[in-house]
Amino acid sequence: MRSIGARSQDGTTVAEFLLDRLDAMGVDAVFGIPGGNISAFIQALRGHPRIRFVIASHEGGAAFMADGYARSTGKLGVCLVTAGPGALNALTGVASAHRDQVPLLVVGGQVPTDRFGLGAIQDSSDLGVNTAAMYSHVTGYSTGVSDPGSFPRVLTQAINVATGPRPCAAYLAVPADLARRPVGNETEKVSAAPRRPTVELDPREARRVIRTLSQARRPLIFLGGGAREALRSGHSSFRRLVHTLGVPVATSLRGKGVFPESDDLSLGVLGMAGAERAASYAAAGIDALVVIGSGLGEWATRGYDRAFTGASTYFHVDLDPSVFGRFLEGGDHLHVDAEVFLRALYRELPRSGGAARAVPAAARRPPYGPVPAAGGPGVSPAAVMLALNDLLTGEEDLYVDMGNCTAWATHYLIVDPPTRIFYPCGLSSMGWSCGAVVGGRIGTAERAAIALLGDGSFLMNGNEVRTAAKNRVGAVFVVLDDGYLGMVNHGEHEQSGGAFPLDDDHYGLGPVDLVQFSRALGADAHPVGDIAAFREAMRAARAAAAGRSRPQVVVVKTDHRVSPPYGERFTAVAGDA
Ligand SMILES: Cc1ncc(C[n+]2csc(CCOP(=O)(O)OP(=O)(O)O)c2C)c(N)n1
Ligand SMILES: [Mg+2]
Repeated sequence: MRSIGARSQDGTTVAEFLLDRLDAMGVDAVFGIPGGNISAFIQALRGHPRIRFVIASHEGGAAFMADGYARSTGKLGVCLVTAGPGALNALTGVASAHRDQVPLLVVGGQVPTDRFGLGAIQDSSDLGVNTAAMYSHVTGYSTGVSDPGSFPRVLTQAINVATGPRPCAAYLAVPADLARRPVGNETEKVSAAPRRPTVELDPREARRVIRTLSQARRPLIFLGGGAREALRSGHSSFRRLVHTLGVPVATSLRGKGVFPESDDLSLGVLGMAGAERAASYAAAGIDALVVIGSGLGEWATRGYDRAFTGASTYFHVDLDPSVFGRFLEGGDHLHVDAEVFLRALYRELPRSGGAARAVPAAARRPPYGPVPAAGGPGVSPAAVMLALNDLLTGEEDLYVDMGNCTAWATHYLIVDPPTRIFYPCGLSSMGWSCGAVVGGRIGTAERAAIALLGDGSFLMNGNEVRTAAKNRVGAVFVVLDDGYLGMVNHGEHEQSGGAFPLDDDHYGLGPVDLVQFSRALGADAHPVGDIAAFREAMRAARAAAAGRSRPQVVVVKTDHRVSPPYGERFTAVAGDA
């Protein structure tokens, strides 16, 4: 075996080729867990001058980290896992990124080719547990590498699909013997990222959209996560557009905060657990709707509630044509990039003239409903969100998990850029934030990374606090410790008309000390019993996360009886999520 860190004498190997390609793309972290069948990659990573290998506690956590890294940086997230159990453990995290259109490359190990079908340990070929077949269902590209010469081509295809117009996950299973072999001169035939010629929107089309919005009585622009980049770069132009036309703006969960929620024309989130002012504006009828970058799935449509999107005219703008006609019938389907679409609108916007319309009454309503008080021991999670609002400075990324915290954050947080908020909407997997916040902070160390999650989710994937501690990652975990699998507890209570009590032990998590758990994993832990203590703990945690590069866990005792703001759709969510 050649010495560690040294490059092969016989030309670039498959493992080295992968790292060279990632390096050229600016990817500086790979997340995973080592194993014999990926040792060639691990050895090539050892001592790599620019790419660090972050060893997670569980491959699911590694995939969540790669997801958070990709969301925070806009780069490709990369996950390196061994054959068999390594690839299988990562499956949920990869599916989660895939469903949320996060670009992710998974390189999975595979037993040496001469052992396929011989009962080899972890055989993941089509004669074993066939990981490429499994991954074909949770990625846009999945294959086993069958010869080293084809690796550059296959890798390029996988990256192009993952980072293409509809970002997604991609999986490559690489047999251990092939990973050490030279790729030969095939590399010359492989071009890097494809050019994507911009498809411009016809100016007449742009004028039609503007005319429709300005003539409508009750127009609405609805932004999904697909509008995030377009608004980041063109934030002030978008604000001028909506203020000139006087059009209220609502977002999906994924789009929360891409337009400032404190703006006069913001209605907040229109969707499950969203703002009451958005729901009432929509319920009173929308006559012109422009949807930008949203697939209008279950979260965005409050469980396919037709009342809120009964517009007579609408335009649906997306790069993914599969979303057209999925929920709304008819309308104009504009298959263009959100940024291109908006730029065309800005160009056609009349230069003079103030707001054509006063800010609608709905937009002047308070951003959230009544703030429920705690009845027993523990604080109200709503009050925690309001305190968090006061602490947001614009320098943070929030990673919100699945559970009641999803609704608390969606309903009560007011997010203004440059603060960003991310959710695992598509798969709605518990535990996502535990990895995502670590990967996010590694990718973007200059911003605070804060996970918001329940105690059940923390118990599921909180072992990644150890990964953060080991790698000196100052991520902040805010754990709502209600002692229950709260979302299910409340959902079943509602569904049963109150017959299933909130207080019995059925969904209780048992006595568990999350402060001790966090400290045992290497974090600073901050137990919190009231809102004043929460504010103090958050200040201390943020300072220590930045200054000491240590994970911080703020454990907030919450009252498990306070009902989350899922509204009338709660029972449907609880049934599915
Ligand atoms: C991996 C996974 N398993 C199960 C579920 C179903 N589920 C959704 S929320 C929830 C309870 C979450 O409990 P916790 O993290 O404590 O948050 P809480 O609702 O109590 O605030 C469960 C079991 C899920 N979404 N994902
Ligand atoms: Mg809980």
